[in-house]
Amino acid sequence: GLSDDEWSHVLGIWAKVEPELPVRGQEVMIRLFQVHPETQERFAKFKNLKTIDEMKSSEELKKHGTTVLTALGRILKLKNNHEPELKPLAESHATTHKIPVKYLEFICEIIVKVIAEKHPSDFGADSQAAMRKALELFRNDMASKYKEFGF
Ligand code: 89R
Repeated sequence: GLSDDEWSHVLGIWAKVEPELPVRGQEVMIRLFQVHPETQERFAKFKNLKTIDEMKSSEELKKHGTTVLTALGRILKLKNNHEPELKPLAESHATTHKIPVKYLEFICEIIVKVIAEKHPSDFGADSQAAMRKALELFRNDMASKYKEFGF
């Protein structure tokens, strides 16, 4: 797990991101689809969005970005005790959506980049390292749950 100090870095930057979750969620999803188009194919409801303008005008995409970042925030706030929150998420992503762990890595990397661009002065090297560690813990625990669900 992470130290108290690392968690305070993670939750400190997350508190800055939280008031703007819908717009950050939208940016994360659009960036994800641009950099890793194969991830867009996994969304029946988004795979028909062709241009960045179409993506930007989709209220549905903004709503989903908000859902994703809200769920991630809840997990981060549970610190090293995120297991109960992870289980249903691992089940849906392994069993129903069939999302490879590699894709989780893609989105986590984009989340770090988007936060770094928007909050350069609040997201220094220590905070970034702590956030990467928290997201790695999340992915590792998702990966072991995936195995339990046979994915
Ligand atoms: C959260 C990553 C990812 C991450 C959610 C997260 C409830 C594809 C997180 C559910 C939540 C919450 C939901 C809704 C959800 O048709 O409505 O468990 N995701 C739904 O179903 C990723 C990645 C991909 C991906 C999908 C698809 C749906 C869905 C498809 C159904 C959409 C629908 C990796 C890029 C936050 C914990 C391709 C992560 F942390 F990794 F960022 N999802 N999801 N998701 Fe999620």
